[in-house]
Amino acid sequence: MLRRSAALLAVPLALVVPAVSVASSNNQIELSATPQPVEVVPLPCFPSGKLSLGMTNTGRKSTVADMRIAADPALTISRHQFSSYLPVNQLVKAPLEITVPRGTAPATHTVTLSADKKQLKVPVIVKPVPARDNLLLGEQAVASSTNGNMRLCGGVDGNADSAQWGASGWHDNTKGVFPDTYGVGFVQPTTVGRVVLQTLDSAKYPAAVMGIRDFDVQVRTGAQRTTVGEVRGNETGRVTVTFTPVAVDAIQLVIHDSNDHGYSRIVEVEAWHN
Ligand SMILES: [Ca+2]
Repeated sequence: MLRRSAALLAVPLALVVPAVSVASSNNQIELSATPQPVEVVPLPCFPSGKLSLGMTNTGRKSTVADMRIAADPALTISRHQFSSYLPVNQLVKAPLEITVPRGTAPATHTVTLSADKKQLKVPVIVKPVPARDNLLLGEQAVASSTNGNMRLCGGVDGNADSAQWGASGWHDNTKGVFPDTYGVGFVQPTTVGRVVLQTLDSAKYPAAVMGIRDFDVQVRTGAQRTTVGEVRGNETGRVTVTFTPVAVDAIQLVIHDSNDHGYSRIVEVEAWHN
């Protein structure tokens, strides 16, 4: 009977001790961000402005922490808070995307991370828009639909490597239903005379099995849509379509079928003056 009472008394004591440790461990959170500085290009689909935020609990007890994220007015950030349970000595990460509108002047700005009494200022360099021969690179992609596992911008992010399809490709979200469309709207009339499609074509997923089979190249000038090229029965990864150069407001692929009759898979689509 006496032994049982002693055991019951020990329980509240055991609870009190860790509570004190948790409170003090909140000052033991280390903030991190990579890369530093992070670079942003003022184009809607250019691959830039990706930051990996991190919190590490260097205390002795697990805890919960809230990181607040603030940015200079020139920057748009994808989240303003990152909250997480933090086991001891484990880096917990979350992605942050930083974008700037087209026309933003080159400058260095700041994203400020804070948690408890810690603060980390991350420099963000707004770069000038790079010289581009590929007229679609980084421009705003427009699609009939986008599968939830893919990124709308994946087809115009400058990466045409089928091996990196998962991270840098696009496909629609209407399996077995065609047509699908994918293209770019230009901010000013742009002369285009050649379009290159890189459809999925890897060792595991060859174009003849998974790639786009039938598609049209369609341009828009004002409200007028014109088909300037047609491809049928394609089984190769990289397809070039040339036509008389024309000034257009927008360009898109109208995809009528893929070799598996499932999705329209684009690794990259490029366009050139001629
Ligand atoms: Ca790509």
